[in-house]
Amino acid sequence: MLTIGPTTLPCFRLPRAAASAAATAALLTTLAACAGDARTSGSEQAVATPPPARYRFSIVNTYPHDPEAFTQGLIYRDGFLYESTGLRGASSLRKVRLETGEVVQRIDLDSRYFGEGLTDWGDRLVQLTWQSNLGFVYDLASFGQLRTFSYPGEGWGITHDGRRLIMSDGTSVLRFLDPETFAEVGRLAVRERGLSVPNLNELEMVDGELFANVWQTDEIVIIDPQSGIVTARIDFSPLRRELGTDRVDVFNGIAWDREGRRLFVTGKYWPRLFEVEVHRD
Ligand SMILES: [Ca+2]
Repeated sequence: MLTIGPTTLPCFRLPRAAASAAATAALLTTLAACAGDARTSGSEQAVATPPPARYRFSIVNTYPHDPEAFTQGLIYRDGFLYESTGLRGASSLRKVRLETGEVVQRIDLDSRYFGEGLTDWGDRLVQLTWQSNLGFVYDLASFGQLRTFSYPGEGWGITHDGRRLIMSDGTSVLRFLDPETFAEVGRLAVRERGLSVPNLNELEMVDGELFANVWQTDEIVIIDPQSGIVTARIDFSPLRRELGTDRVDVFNGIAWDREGRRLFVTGKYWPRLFEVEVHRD
């Protein structure tokens, strides 16, 4: 008896001779299973996608940034930046005046916690921690803590698409969370030319595209949030020439001013924050 099925047939290898009806049915079952893999798992896909575009950028404005801030999460909201900083004993939540870099509101996390990604949801702020499996929810105006929530694994970056929170954990797989219950509602495997893209870090949803810092690089990848495919890369290493110091850590921090259509980037311990324009030609 011919036995061809999802458990015995790798997704990338089709039977040479699927002559019988049984074999055809088995093939269809296999293809359906493979399609499911593509949506939900981090498994490598043999079908390579086109290489990502290479976009350039230019600096529109340069602003001061606290060189003591180990930037983990960054957003722009109603005229201010909100920033989450990391390291145990130095983790904080901050409201920052863009033009001066002045911290106008701040709370420090207990020294047990290493602050990570930050996003807003309505009149709340949501902050991850690195290895404590714990997220904090704050009132946007007062920074009063409203609740906590837990998640398995590490917390790195977080943003939202208007429906769901989108979270990174250092791997190539992003998680979607319900913004009210924080239950996981889906996953997205991020791939570039058929290969997984690990170390996805700070996130920002920009006009329907998902921007992600790749940890320990000066690059941002632009991800199609439906397919998980990296459609473009931007190399921000030229920004290092503008910093005036080598006492900096990695490039990290992306914020989008939706109303003003301004994109801001910075890094950990970077003394500058940049408004940049991306050129897609
Ligand atoms: Ca961000």
